[in-house]
Amino acid sequence: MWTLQEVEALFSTPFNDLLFRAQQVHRENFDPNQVQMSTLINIKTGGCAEDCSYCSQSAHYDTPLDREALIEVDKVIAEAKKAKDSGSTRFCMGAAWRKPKANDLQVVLEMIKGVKELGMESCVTLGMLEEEHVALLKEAGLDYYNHNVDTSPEYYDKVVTTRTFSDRIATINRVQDAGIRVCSGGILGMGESRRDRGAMLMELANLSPQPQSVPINLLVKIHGTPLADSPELDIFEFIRTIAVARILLPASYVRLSAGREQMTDEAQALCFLAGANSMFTGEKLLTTESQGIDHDRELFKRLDIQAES
Ligand code: SAM
Ligand code: DTB
Ligand code: SF4
Repeated sequence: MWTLQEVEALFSTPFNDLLFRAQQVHRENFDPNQVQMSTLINIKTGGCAEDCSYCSQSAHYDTPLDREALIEVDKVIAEAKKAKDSGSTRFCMGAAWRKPKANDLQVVLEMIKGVKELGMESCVTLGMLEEEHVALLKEAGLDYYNHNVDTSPEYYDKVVTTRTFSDRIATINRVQDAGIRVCSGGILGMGESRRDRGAMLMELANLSPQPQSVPINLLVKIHGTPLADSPELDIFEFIRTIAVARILLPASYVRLSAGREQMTDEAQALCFLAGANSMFTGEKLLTTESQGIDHDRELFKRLDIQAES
């Protein structure tokens, strides 16, 4: 079990020492020149009942986004095929729900089965789950469930008020108990302190088992949301957080997630050096633009990075 004091000491390590240590841990557990690629699709857009202050899809804020109903299974499978052809090994389907309704979940189960038939790993993120939901997802062959803790327990109610940090952990525990792998991480740059960043990583590291996949997002500022004008996070603090995540979660895939669009190639290269070994490819994340596959390929070529197959 990690203590907050230990985690804070890691954050205070001189930058070069921290990156060196993270790279050592990385090499003990992974091929340092391989990065896994996942592709996202938003299967249901906007109108969400939750009030997450960062999100373009919350019904509580007036954001530049049109609502869309649950999309068709065939469309999802066609996009998954495209992603596979571009080198992606996992297809992640996101829905702007507080929790899934029974009839909607049936459609999502078909999507999961279709993605599996393509030989890709499947991941969904559908909000809070009850036991009956996780049982159905497991039966359909779901590989990963994404449910981010997003920030520290202490900062959580500054960002979301319609649910609690413990609600998040309860869903994660249900997913783990059903034998589905967990993808859980958070967002940086929401005005949180370094202590919050450390406490968030400590919570993830002290889960048993540790989440197999840990997305670290840099806030994408969405016009109309309460966090639209958040102060810029120093990119070196972001990279430091990736390094601490690598040390605390040695065998987990640490994913460089939202925010790459705003990062330089050099910053992304330092994230890989700090231990990030997964990312989202494709033209879009859920509702915002991504860097695009051509740029990603060029970056991999310049850094001699191979896409994990
Ligand atoms: N409704 C589900 C939920 O909240 O778990 C699934 C979809 S939600 C959009 C998935 C994750 O995307 C959030 O937990 C958050 O970490 C991330 N996210 C959403 N908006 C973001 C933004 N503007 N910048 C960075 N990450 C964001
Ligand atoms: C995660 O941690 N980040 C992804 C995925 N899991 C679902 C979503 C990022 C969303 C960024 C803002 C948007 O495109 O709406
Ligand atoms: Fe809804 Fe998820 Fe966005 Fe929160 S992050 S408003 S739960 S879609």
